[in-house]
Amino acid sequence: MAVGYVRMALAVLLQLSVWLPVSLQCSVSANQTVEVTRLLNIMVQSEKSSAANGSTPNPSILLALRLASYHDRDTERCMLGRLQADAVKRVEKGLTFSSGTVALYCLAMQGCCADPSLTPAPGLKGGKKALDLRKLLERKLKEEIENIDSKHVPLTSYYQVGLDILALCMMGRPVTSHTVQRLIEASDNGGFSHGEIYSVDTASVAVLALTCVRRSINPPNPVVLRLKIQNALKRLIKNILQETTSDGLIGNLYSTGLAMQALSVASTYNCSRTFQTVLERAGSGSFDNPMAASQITPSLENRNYLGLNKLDCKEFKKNPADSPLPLVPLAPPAAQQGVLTVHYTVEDGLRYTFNDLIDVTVPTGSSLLRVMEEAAKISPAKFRFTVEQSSWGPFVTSIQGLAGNTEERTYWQFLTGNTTLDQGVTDYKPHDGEYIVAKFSKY
Ligand code: B12
Repeated sequence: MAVGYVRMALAVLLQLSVWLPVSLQCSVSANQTVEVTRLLNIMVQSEKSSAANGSTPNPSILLALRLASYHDRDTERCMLGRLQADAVKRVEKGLTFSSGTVALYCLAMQGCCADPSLTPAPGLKGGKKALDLRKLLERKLKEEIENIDSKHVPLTSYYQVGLDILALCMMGRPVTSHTVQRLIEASDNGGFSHGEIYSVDTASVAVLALTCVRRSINPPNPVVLRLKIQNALKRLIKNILQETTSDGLIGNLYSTGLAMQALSVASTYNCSRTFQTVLERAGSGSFDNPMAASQITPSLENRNYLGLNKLDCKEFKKNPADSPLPLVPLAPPAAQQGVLTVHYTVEDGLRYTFNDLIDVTVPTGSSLLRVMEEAAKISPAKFRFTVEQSSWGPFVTSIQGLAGNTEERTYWQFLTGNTTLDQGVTDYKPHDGEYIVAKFSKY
């Protein structure tokens, strides 16, 4: 009899574990909390130094800090001010401000309970006192959709279109069914893939965006659209789950954070293996790039971007701060001894105009960037290159004078042997005897 009860209880528990949302199943144990806290410290430090040297603030970091359970409110408040000032500067001076960047700025501001449509703009032309970032985002998204309508690709990427829809929806703005339809079509017709690689990151942002839109459509309003979104979400979740690896990662290490957010809002999923692997890799420094930290920490704290406008505003404005962020000393990189040799090739993989190999010897622990710099020193004609700064670090824009181009969808892809690298050139540390290829490719 007792055995029967136990079996029944176990069966109920099993059923529940299939349907309980991810937040009830996953947690970071007490001794792993220090790892999450270390990542929060990395982000805070990077923002402090970016403020000190006048670089642009990173909205993804502010988003992550706002969603965390510990806070450095001075840094958060300072970041909000810097973001607002930077938005005004970009608009005033006509600087680059891609749709997805505007979306991230809007999301971060909302996380700080600041209305993006009333961004303080003391020096704005025409005597205006505020910049309406929400309107700007609506215009940017319209341009993305017009480009899809005419050229079948967005101006930037579907990742950014997803962010745009998410940010507008989170501000309570209606998103047209045409726009939603375009995102769904792209997800069904290979628009979320870069080359042969399915972008779990893009799919995950789309899930967050579509979930927000679906929640905002109240019956008896467009039932057809609701159903279309619901079905698209099912397909997206299936695609994301299909990318799960044996060690619990979803896509690769760096898409796993966003994927966990997507699965937590739209599905059920056993995440303990994923948590274990991510925390192990975090412990060995894989998320020390502040941008990588910003995309993983919300999931490690069972939070997601849809929870942004439920944050406590009184708490944000209060001084001094509650739940202050414990300081975790950040260890300097370990000193390395010795040298290693990397076989480095640069090739035009589209028109096959060149294919050049060089062996480069660098100190152990060097980044791929260092290898490229050495190669360029030895043979500038073949190995010279240019980079552009981005939120993830330097993005390689050209090698041997051949430059990637957004309109033609070309870029420099980096591989180890035949495998695409999952990090950029500053974060990736090649090992002795490794074959690294920089290949001019399409996405
Ligand atoms: C779209 C995209 C691309 C596009 C960018 C062009 C475009 N038209 O948008 C393409 C296909 C060219 C690309 C290339 C690469 N990417 Co990419 N990319 C993305 C994606 C899906 C969205 C980026 C975005 O739009 N963000 C929103 C906007 C508003 O923010 P942003 O900062 O302005 O975005 C710019 C930068 O992110 C930059 N960028 C894109 N990818 C990368 C990668 C690195 C290392 C750097 C420094 C910059 C950079 O391009 C964006 C548009 O201008 C992200 C996913 C993610 N989780 O962030 C991956 C992502 C950033 N990419 C990644 C990687 C690894 C690469 C490559 C190194 C792959 C490779 N082996 O060649 C290359 C970069 C090589 C180089 N030349 O330096 C990783 C980075 C992980 C890490 N720890 O560094 C991510 C997180 C995907 C993943 N899960 O693996 N990418």
